[in-house]
Amino acid sequence: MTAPLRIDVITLFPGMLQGFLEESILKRAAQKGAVAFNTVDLRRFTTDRHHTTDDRPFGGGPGMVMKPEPLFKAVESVATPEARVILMTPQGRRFDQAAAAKLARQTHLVFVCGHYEGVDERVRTHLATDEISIGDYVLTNGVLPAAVVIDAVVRLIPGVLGNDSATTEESFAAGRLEYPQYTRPRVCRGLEVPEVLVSGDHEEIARWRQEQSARRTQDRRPDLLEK
Ligand code: 4H7
Repeated sequence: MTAPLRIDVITLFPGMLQGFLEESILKRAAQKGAVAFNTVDLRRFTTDRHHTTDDRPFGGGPGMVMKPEPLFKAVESVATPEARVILMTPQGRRFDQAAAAKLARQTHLVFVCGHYEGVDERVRTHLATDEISIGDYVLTNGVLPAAVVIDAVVRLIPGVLGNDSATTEESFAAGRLEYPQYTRPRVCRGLEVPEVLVSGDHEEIARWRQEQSARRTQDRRPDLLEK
């Protein structure tokens, strides 16, 4: 395997992330050396007695803004020249599978998780190289968005999932919704599995799945077919 993808996460809530990184596939990915995680507690980069990370907005108004200096210092403590510094924000570019694939080809990702009413604009303009949103809704902080992006990216690193046919098929079918799946028993609560799937006719099964996948995409996500 090649060098691990380095992922640093800068946050006021390192504990929120730790549990997530220590579970299941992400943990195994780290053990395998596919990825190296590091969480950075932003408070370590404050200099005042109260470890202040936010302040009142210039110009007045409600809410608090994250101070730039601790964020600059925290990023500078981990960033390498090739690092992508990613600010998780509702104003960012909408995250999707293609964005995940691009990030999976990088060597170093540094996630900056905002909170309060947002971050000082200079963090956006002079620290972040990317701004990403996971969708059109507001969260109290950027930790869960960072976790979502990390999960989507790490599972794409070669060797993390094992290159079984499920991953191959998934990338093959990208841009389409998946076909319905069934497992045993053949009848559950009187509900039967479609006959074709137990027919043993593999050509027929492939055709049925393609058809289902196309119909589902048309009904539920016609926007995917336009892309
Ligand atoms: C940076 C700037 C991401 C981070 C502002 C982050 C949703 C997403 C945050 C904010 C996030 C997403 C602070 C803006 C709290 C809203 C009430 C953290 N929310 N926030 N304000 N969609 N929140 O990816």
